[in-house]
Amino acid sequence: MNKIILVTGGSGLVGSAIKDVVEHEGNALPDEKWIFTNSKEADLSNLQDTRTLFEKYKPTHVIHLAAMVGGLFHNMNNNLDFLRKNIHINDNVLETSYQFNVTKVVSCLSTCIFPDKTSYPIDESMIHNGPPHSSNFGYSYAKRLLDISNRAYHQKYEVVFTSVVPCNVYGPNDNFDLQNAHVVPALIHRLYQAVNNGDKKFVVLGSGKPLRQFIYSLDLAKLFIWVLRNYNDVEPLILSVDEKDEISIRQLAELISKNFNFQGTLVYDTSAADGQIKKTASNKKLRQLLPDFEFTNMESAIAHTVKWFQNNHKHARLVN
Ligand code: NAP
Ligand code: GFB
Repeated sequence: MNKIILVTGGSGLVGSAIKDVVEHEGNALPDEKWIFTNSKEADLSNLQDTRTLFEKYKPTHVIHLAAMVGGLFHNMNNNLDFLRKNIHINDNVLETSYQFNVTKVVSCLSTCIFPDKTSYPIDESMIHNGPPHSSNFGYSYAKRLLDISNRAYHQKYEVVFTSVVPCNVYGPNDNFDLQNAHVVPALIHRLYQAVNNGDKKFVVLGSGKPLRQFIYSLDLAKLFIWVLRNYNDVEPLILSVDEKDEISIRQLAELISKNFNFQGTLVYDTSAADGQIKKTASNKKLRQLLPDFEFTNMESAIAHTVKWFQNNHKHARLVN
């Protein structure tokens, strides 16, 4: 049977990486038709728009990426919007997928939604074991409800609605907005400006002490495609680099600064929030399923992303 795979959020960081891997590396199978959508085509927080999109494409499979997404500071200032917008989008996409007899939906959670007070490494069984960090509780509860919804749909209709849980993602075509972006694109954009301005000092927000695992978007894209084709368990699957690849924000800032050959001094603004001090995730379940998967070396992936921004900054996405 031919598959029609609808990728919601297809114009974003993760969606465009999947599009790259599928279209530019010839990874689409003969029976697969891939469709990548964005909010201009359909506002998925609106049920009628969602139904119209599904009527147009009649998908058999959905990779559901569309969401209100942002970095620490965007979340801290907009928890209510992150909660409501994402609840509406997620409920519309799952209910419409069921109504249109979609065979499988793979949605997207995040390692930042796990309990703030927890043991480490976190694993898939721990999502609901306590409140998330206060900085992004709105986004976190909306994402946790996605997992709850998947279980409810599976219980009632035995549909394959599942989810993956990426760690922090970075790569080409990210959101580089200075206020709302995640740390990697924000540091790239700000260091690009600092070098152009000949600044002698560069301010990294926070203490630089928090630890993060970062996955390159093109690696995540390959894992997403594998999950769509092979993973049929309603339980979420963490898609993260190894625990040993966790780095501090300071190490990240130094790595990006080296890529710009920035000659000035990095200073740390400890009056700015650090957010979660760590969210170390185990990728044991993934490794058991895909023991031979190789993640791109972070130095080369960061170098590629910096180069992409230098070549594309004029039309890089700045989502306010
Ligand atoms: P992104 O670059 O901000 O892209 C968001 C995508 O969602 C865009 O295609 C956007 O369309 C679409 N979208 C937003 N609101 C919409 C609406 N109301 N209706 C229809 N489409 C809408 O985000 P991303 O980083 O690719 O994130 C993709 C998924 O990965 C999200 O579910 C996110 O929660 C998850 N995730 C991201 C990270 C990370 O570090 N980036 C980490 C873990 C999980 P427009 O382009 O038209 O605005
Ligand atoms: O990617 P990020 O914004 O979000 O990283 P989280 C925030 C960390 O980077 C904090 C430091 O420790 C910040 O102090 N940082 C340093 C900066 N300079 C900057 C900068 O210029 N911009 C930003 N944004 N941070 C998010 C969640 O947490 O993780 C989201 O809030 C989402 O919901 C995302 O899930 C994956 O990693 O802290």
